[in-house]
Amino acid sequence: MRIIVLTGAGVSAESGLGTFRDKAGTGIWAKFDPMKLATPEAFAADPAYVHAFYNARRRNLIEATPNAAHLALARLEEGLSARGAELLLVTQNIDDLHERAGSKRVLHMHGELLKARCARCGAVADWCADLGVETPCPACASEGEMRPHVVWFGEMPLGMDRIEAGLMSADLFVAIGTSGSVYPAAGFVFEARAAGIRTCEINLEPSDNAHLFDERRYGPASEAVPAWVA
Ligand code: BV8
Repeated sequence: MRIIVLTGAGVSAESGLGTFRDKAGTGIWAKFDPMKLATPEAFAADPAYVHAFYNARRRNLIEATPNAAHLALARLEEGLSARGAELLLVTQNIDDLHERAGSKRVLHMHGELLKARCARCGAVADWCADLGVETPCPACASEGEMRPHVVWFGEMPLGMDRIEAGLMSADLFVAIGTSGSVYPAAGFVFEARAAGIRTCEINLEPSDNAHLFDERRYGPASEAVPAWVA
């Protein structure tokens, strides 16, 4: 038995981390222009501004704690592996709350806020401090080349081969806390359906592609996910 779960910002909302788009229009991208913060061009144009945005989110994340949804998914992974079954947890989130809740196999397709990457040598380092335009690379010592290890718009998401393989061979695909508005993640449900895989959406409200899911459960993730895992 293999389950592939895709999580989005909604799974970390009750841990106090912002979501990006919501009906109330209070999401991060309602306050900040993603084209000025989450693209390589934006970083090249004003690295200090982009660093400040991610430094603030990094400081926020360090204060945050996993919620019942993260803990339930860690229990699910443990229960499945005890039965020789498998959970592939793919997250669009750049926080480490799944890991802190105990999940062992987490695939961060949009990168990780607590890692930094050198644009010159490609080295990726754990990073819980602020990044600045002069931050030296711990590997090649070049200055001003460190960037958040995050996938911006127009950049290739990470782990796509593993995700595509998982989508071909899973028994169930579950999307949790995602608006289904960013590709290629938003397209995974189409691929799961095409492969004849059962699909389930767990969200606060119907997502953009809710109609594509065989099963739909709504409510706050901290309630709906433990209820589904139980
Ligand atoms: C790429 C990291 C190609 C940075 C992010 C096809 C069609 C149209 C457009 C495209 C396409 N293909 C590519 C594109 C362009 C683009 C795209 O999809 N644009 C959108 C806006 C139309 N995609 C890309 O650029 C991607 N790259 O395709 O590269 C390529 C090919 C070859 C070579 C090179 C390149 C890269 C996309 C990744 C961008 N990075 N994040 C950062 O975090 O700062 S995206 C951003 O949105 C977020 O980070 C998040 O990861 C992502 C998805 O958002 P969600 O997680 O869904 O969050 P959202 O707020 O939207 O929704 C939250 C949901 O939770 C809501 O439904 C809400 O109701 C619910 N909720 C709220 N509270 C709760 C809750 N649910 C439960 N409980 C609660 N308490």
